[in-house]
Amino acid sequence: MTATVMATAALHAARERFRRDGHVTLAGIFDAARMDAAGADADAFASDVIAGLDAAARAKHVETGGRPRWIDHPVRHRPLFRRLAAAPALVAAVETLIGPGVDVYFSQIFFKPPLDGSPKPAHQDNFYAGPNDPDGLVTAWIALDEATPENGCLEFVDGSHRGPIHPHAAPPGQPHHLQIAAAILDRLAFTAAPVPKGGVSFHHGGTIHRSAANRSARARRAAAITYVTKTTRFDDPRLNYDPAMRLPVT
Ligand SMILES: O=C(O)CCC(=O)C(=O)O
Repeated sequence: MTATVMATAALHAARERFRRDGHVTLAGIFDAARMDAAGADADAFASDVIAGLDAAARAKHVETGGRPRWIDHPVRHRPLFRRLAAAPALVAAVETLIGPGVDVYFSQIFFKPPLDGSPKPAHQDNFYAGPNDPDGLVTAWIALDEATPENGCLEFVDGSHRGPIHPHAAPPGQPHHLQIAAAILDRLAFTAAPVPKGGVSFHHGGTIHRSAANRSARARRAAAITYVTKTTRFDDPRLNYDPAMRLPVT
């Protein structure tokens, strides 16, 4: 048994918190052995990707410790992550939060090496994706390692999914770092969301979130899998989106 399908009452309580705060964390979705295997596969995937980069791309993407900041599409490219995305415990939680019948829209692995992993600026996933249904998208952020404030866990603005989608702008040379202006963020309070290894932090597409640099001696690896309902389309995406990457899991 490597994943625990939670009791219905616990899932319903999680859905209430998700509706109120725009995010919720569930511990114990996966056991440590499965996370160790996923972490090893993430590292192997990173080595394969780095081997295929030219020098300029390597300088841009690789941090000290020899890991890229992130890699796209582990669910598409790695069978282990495909199985993780379809794990009954994870899919049951996702369907409780956004409704029955879901596809994986996008997936990424985020690496934060010890004392180095860089911050991810504040953003809203729905700005990036531009879904026709603002409630039709949830990101399941799986802690391959324990995530804490010291090693750069996610931080959320509680309830921000009920507010507007703010304008985002990218700093020069960093098109992937579309972010909300400091003048808006200065008015907002962020809550850190630590996640034990094998736990999952779920966030709504409208929830403002970010992560800090890793100031600890411990790595922080996470797999972020974004699920959408079957009727969710991307009418106004700000990032390139290849519909062929959409994968049904139910
Ligand atoms: O893991 C991180 O540092 C950023 C993750 C993120 O922004 C997301 O999953 O939407």
